Amino acid sequence: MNGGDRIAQVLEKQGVRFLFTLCGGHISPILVGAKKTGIRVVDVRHEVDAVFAADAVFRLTGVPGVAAVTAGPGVTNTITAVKNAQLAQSAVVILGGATATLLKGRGALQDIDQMSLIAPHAKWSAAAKAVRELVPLLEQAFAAARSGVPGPVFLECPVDLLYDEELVRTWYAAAGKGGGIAGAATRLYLQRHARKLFSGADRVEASSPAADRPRAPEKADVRRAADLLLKAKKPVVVVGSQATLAAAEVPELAQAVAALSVPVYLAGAARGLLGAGHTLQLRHKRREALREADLVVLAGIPADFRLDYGRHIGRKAALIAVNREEAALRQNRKPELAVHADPALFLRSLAERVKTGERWKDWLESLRTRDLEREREIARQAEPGPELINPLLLCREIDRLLAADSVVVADGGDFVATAAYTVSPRAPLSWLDPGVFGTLGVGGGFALGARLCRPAADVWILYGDGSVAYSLAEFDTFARHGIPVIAVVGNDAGWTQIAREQIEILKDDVGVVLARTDYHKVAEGYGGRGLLLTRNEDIRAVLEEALVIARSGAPVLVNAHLAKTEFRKGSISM
Ligand SMILES: Cc1ncc(C[n+]2csc(CCOP(=O)(O)OP(=O)(O)O)c2C)c(N)n1
Ligand SMILES: [Mg+2]
Repeated sequence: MNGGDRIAQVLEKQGVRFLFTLCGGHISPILVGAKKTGIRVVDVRHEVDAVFAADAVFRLTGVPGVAAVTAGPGVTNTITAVKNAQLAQSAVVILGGATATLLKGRGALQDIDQMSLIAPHAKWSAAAKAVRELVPLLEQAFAAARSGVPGPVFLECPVDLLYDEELVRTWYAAAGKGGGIAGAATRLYLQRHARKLFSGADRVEASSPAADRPRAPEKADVRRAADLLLKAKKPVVVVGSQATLAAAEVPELAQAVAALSVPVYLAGAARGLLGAGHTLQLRHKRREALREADLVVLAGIPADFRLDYGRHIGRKAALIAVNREEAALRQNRKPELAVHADPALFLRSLAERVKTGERWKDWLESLRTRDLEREREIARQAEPGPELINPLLLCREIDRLLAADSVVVADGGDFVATAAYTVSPRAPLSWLDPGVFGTLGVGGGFALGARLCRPAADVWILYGDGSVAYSLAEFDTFARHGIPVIAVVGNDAGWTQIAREQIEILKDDVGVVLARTDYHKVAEGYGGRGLLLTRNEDIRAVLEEALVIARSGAPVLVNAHLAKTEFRKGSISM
């Protein structure tokens, strides 16, 4: 058994089903070892997408996603996705290749200080120095990634720990061929080094991980929260991504939120928690609702830019902040009650403790009326115009075609923000967006991970024409690996979210203009199918055709030429 096989054993014990990679000589034994144990090895076209895919796997399953990347540029190419996973609190395990232990710092190919590069962005990182360390270090890596506030972890695996001992010893023998006393001394040193590398390796076996329980709330905190809630006349709950970290227990969370009967906004990964169209769920005018509320519960979302640094919440309102991360509890605004615990467990305990019934019926009614007004306003703007595609109409048609288990991946600016208002995920854990890092380019990797986890579901990627080019090459991966996603590109020939403000304020469109590029033809070049959509009256037929293609097993890209719209005017996030 070589080091690659030992790593594969740990992956298997940890319940890993997919290994995302882009090959390199430094990591070959990991890929071969994984394949031997029945793990599906999926080779992508950019390392960043391997990590995005792994991130999606964690979000949808609760099992850390895994990527293996080669030394040097393989590792540096992952950084954006590693940082994205850190900020999204997503558990990703990255196995990084590295030069041989003996050659470190001696000018070997692709040998850089990977540890200091990755450490600021990872929750945990380590470099293995002997084969016997691979199993325990990798088990530590998984535990660190999953526990508490999840995050990305990195294990550096030098190449001489991965191949068979016999082969590595021949490398060392070849390196120590000099004559005389110096030659003999070198040989002795090398033999000793090799012995140290391999000694004790067989004594460690991979074991199954202990179930890790997230931190539960203190009883006193739940009691206090219940008191505050029962006193409130206008409560609002905001559920954020952190609440869905325990993917397997999301149905219990959904039940608890429904049982609480408090008007609720669902953000990030929590979108879709209550299905589409639940009476408690509000989708629009969150700022107004928070300003009017007398009690706000932030469950798994800090008072950051999304809530205007807490300023969206009325000054007199009581705030209950619940978060696995202690620092997030008091960010920008001091709460009445700070609960350092898993937000899902908190909401479940709270729902068990209080029976609220219909006490906030009128309040909910007033919020719903405003919500419906906004819906009607959007519907009015979704009228087909005389030319090109109305993005609102397109998004509403996509929404109409979503199945109960469809997954939506959001990767872009204005077009995707429009979709966020008009496309309703039908179930928990069926909406993937980058999270607070606001990273363009997550689409291909996220969709890859999502479709592998949900092989029977339609997986939609909603792209801007700017964002699509970051991961369009993954159409090659989709085609080779039989991953039939449906990508819809809102093609407005520009980086519109940026263009809007830049042109208005600075009166210059430098750097923000794109061409109406034939992205559908690019998808075809990579082995997928492509459809062009330019007329409003064709939206339904073209989307339905795309669905038929995807359901027959081929990835497909719809290049939708958008008309100009004022829908997003004035919205900017900084
Ligand atoms: C990696 C990365 N680079 C740049 C940005 C800045 N940015 C935010 S939105 C946006 C425009 C996106 O354009 P497109 O995908 O075409 O969507 P549109 O706004 O045109 O609908 C840009 C460049 C970013 N968020 N992430
Ligand atoms: Mg665009």
